[in-house]
Amino acid sequence: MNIYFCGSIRGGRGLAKTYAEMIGMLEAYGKVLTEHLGSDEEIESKDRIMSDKEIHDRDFQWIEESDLLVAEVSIPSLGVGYEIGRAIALGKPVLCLFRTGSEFTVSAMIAGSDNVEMKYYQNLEEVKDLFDAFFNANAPHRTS
Ligand code: 6K6
Repeated sequence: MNIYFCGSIRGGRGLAKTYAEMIGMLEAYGKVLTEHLGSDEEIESKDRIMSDKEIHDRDFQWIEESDLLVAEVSIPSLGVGYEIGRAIALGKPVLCLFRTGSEFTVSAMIAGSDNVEMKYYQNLEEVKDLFDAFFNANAPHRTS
């Protein structure tokens, strides 16, 4: 089970700790291809050695290799929106999570999509239940 997790990078890193916690939780369901998203240090060091094209092409390939995509969408990010659109076009199940009380509002192009499971959460306890429901519906026979 390959999981592609999306979270804002250049859109803003205010929820980096939340991303790291979600990635840790997702590792119970499969392999998270984008585990670096929770680490500011890793992103800053890699951003310096990888070109934008290299990042784009590698992430695009990872989306193709993933079984499903989980996106934290509380911070608006062009990259995250683009990745969600690519996953939808490839027919992958997509779960989007938005933290209630966020200073932003989620785009209608995400919240209004029939191909996105849009969920709202207040804390990580709720996220655990949302992950269980999403993986039971989309990967009921997982082995890891
Ligand atoms: C490489 C390794 C660690 O950090 C890097 C360098 N930067 C990026 N690496 C991987 N994915 C990236 C990088 N920059 C953006 N992305 C992808 O776009 C991620 O998968 C995020 O979900 C999304 C963030 O987009 P922006 O527009 O907020 O940057």
